[in-house]
Amino acid sequence: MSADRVVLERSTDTSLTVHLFGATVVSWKCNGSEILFVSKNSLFNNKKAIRGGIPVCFPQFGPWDLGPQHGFARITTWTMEQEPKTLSGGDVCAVFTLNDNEETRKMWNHGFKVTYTLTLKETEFVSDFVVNNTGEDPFSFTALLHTYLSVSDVTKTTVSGLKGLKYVDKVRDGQTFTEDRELVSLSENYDRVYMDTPSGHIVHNVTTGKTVIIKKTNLPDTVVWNPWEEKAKAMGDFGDDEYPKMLCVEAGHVSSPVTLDPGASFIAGQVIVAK
Ligand code: TA6
Repeated sequence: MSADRVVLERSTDTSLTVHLFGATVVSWKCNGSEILFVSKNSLFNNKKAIRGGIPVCFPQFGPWDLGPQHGFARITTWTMEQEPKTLSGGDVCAVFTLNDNEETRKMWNHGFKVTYTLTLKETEFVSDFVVNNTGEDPFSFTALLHTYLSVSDVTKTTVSGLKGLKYVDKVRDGQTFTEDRELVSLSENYDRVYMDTPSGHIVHNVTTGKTVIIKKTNLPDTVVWNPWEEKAKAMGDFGDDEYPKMLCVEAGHVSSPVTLDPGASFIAGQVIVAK
């Protein structure tokens, strides 16, 4: 464990690494296979969001009039409230929190506490995401876990559980379409917000031929994103040749805001299983 990274080590080949900057999960090694993608050009300068892993988007997904795109959570250093603890049965759990502070209140003048609990199991890891309104007034937000999966060849990766869903296509001027494919694959820039999704997706052909299952709780939307060649070149913290090696499948509550009264909580999460 270094000053800014926390390792949940379940065994020699199964571990989770969390960067305190953004409480960004930057590695999930599952029985020796790295499931998450992190760009070789990610800056790790504690200023720009880490390019990869699982950045936490809160209190805003997408462009934001009050502050940076995707909110301030992913570019703020979180507190490790509970260091990695081995539970009976060998699972390892750690807790990270983000409270309102002077910086956040300059952008978003609300009292809040986000509690992000990560539990590493043998072939899955559980993320519990809880937002408490600790202030005196109601507030509204959107939130998303911006998961970057490592893949061998994105054109051979498929995502299930999207057929029949409406999606907002940010590549086609934000128009809404309906998905007609059982298994969604891509070979161009995708930036889609699928709405009212089922609780689970199966992603085939993740790294080293693994299958990943994403099970969501209270996160009704799923964003599917790959920048493809042109947008990859325009990203300074992303290699021009990296887009074939990643696919974002992001669990969120983004197409409509969550509103919390003082004292109320929003409870959500995802379980990612690697088979
Ligand atoms: O989740 C997809 C998306 O909203 C894309 O529009 C793209 O902007 C991506 O997030 C990455 O955003 P970032 O601010 O990290 O460059």
